[in-house]
Amino acid sequence: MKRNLSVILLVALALLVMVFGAACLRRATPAPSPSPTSTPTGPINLVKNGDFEKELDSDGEVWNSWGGTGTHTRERVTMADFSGYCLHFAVPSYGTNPWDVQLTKQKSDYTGHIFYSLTAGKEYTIKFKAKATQNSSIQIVLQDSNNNWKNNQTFAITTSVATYSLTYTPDADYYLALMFNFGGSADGIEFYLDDIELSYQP
Ligand SMILES: [Ca+2]
Repeated sequence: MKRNLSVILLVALALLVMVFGAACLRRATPAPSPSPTSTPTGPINLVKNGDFEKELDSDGEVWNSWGGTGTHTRERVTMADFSGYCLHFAVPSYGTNPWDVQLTKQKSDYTGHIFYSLTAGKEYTIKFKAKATQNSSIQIVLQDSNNNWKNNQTFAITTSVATYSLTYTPDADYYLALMFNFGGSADGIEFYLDDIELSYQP
């Protein structure tokens, strides 16, 4: 009887060692290293649907325009030299001043412009692709809610697609709208735009 008890104790001890050993082994297995967090390395573009791959009215924002004379043509089309869809924009008569015809992002209910939060001292890049049916120009303006211009530049646009860009470093924190001014263009000119960016390096 005593011997049987010893055998049982020995077996129990052996089992305990096996279980404990297995647990230790499991614990010793190196934990999988955490998967790398997706830290964005490229520039962050603040302009939603600047590539026109969605409907003009999407993400709670709409590409809108006004000014000049006649009905505005604002439509997504596909065209060689552009990636996917681009914006076809035309106004029968463009007025005189650059700001007479403007295109910008507004809230979907048209209650106001989309203002981008820009940080003082940070460099922002505005970039877009464009061409026109005749040589013309597009003025880019960054303006606040009181229509104060903080930055502007006019680009000569040709009949060939090209990428245009400018950089801007705000001297203070601002909420700014990105305006495309077409006023003063010759009657009948049609514009094509794509890949609109207002971006910064995180
Ligand atoms: Ca596109």
